[in-house]
Amino acid sequence: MTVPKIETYFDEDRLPLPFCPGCGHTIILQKLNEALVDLQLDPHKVVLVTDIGCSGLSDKFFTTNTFHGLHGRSLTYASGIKLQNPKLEVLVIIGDGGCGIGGQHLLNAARRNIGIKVLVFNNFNYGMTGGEHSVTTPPGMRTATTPAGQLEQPLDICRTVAVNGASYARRTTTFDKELRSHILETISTEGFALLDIWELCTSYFAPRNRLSRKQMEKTLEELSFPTGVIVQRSKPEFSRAVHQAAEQQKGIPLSRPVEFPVLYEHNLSKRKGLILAGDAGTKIGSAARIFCSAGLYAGLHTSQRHDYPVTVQSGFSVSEIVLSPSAIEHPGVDQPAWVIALFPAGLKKILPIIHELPPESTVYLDASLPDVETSASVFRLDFTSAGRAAKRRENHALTALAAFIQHAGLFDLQALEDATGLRKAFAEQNLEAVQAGKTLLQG
Ligand SMILES: Cc1ncc(C[n+]2csc(CCOP(=O)(O)OP(=O)(O)O)c2C)c(N)n1
Ligand code: SF4
Ligand SMILES: [Mg+2]
Repeated sequence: MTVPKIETYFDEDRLPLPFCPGCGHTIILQKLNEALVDLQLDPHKVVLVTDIGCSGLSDKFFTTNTFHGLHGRSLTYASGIKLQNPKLEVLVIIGDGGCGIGGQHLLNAARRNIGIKVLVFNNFNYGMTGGEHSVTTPPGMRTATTPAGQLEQPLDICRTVAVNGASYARRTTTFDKELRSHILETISTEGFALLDIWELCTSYFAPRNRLSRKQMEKTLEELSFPTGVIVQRSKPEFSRAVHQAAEQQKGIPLSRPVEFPVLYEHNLSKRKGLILAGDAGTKIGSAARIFCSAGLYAGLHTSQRHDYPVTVQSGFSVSEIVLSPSAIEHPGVDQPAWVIALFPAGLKKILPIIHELPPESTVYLDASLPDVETSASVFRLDFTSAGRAAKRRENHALTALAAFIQHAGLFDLQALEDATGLRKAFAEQNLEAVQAGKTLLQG
């Protein structure tokens, strides 16, 4: 069977691209798309990791896997993804701001020569936040934070990664007719590869400095920053080397998937989402994990995404769970079929979602929580008192999940009881909590 040619890696439903008219980011993304079309990579095997900034808005326009995180940290996420699975093509989109904030990550990724491919959207300023100076702002140039002209020496990103061990570094501009083939070459490099692309921020940097193509070329010359290949060499790639070393040392690969035998049947005909919301310290995340394991025992595919504020020990704790009879391509829950809200901070966090729920969704609310405005069916269950019977506050979530499994008729509760045995240290208390949920529904 011949595989049909992929004509675009853009998600056409999400276009057009959101950048200001003339912004260099648009040109780079168009050329990246063309390079991907040339390469015909399987979108499932590509991960596009974006940094923060206008450039960081790029990921959602592509049909590949994507990952978006904190400013300056894209290189660490990308390194982690590549280390876990060296077969993935991991691409990073990072601004000059991200290269400054994540400077030491840049050094370490180059030093390791990890096979991630980095496209630097270098517009010499923080576009998204109003055009402040960055580590690449050339001397004398004006930004919101250097109104009289930049006094610092700009970072030479290419030579920095080159001297620290990168396999490949090239400097170019969005005016380069060969941009597409340079992106292609960057992606096709085995080790750490970086393409520093100089471009225009047409809202801030370009008007403030009358930056044009000509002016950009003059700046390159004045700084003695050459364009073209800065380094290109063949060296061992880090993620493969790590896996090989681990196998030699222990005779086992680094990642060993845990097998879950299918012991029970389930009653789910299509993918559905559940949101479990509570407060910090109420073990929402670990209860959700046990629940997902139970789903696996029942032959379902499951995924869990967890969210909590930076404060960790205070505020909300919310798990998004997907249950599906078929493979889960995207782990997010846009519109949950079920919501379980147990504690006030969790409820507050997910109230906007509850307000938008359709009538076919169900909300399970702890008896102590206030009424909610929603078109969904609402069930009041005294989860927390039942959990108290199990003596451990943090087990309320498991109690609630046990009651929910029965109420929704998802699968045999025995699957959840089995899953409590996976963490030996708390197996007994967790089993008690599940059994409290059983009584809750019967009583
Ligand atoms: C740690 C951290 N510091 C500051 C910010 C605020 N912030 C958001 S976008 C941005 C600038 C992004 O500039 P750049 O990386 O060059 O991307 P551009 O917008 O130019 O594409 C900053 C400083 C942040 N999100 N995180
Ligand atoms: S502010 Fe600058 S970097 Fe951001 S989209 Fe507009 S032109 Fe592009
Ligand atoms: Mg920038």
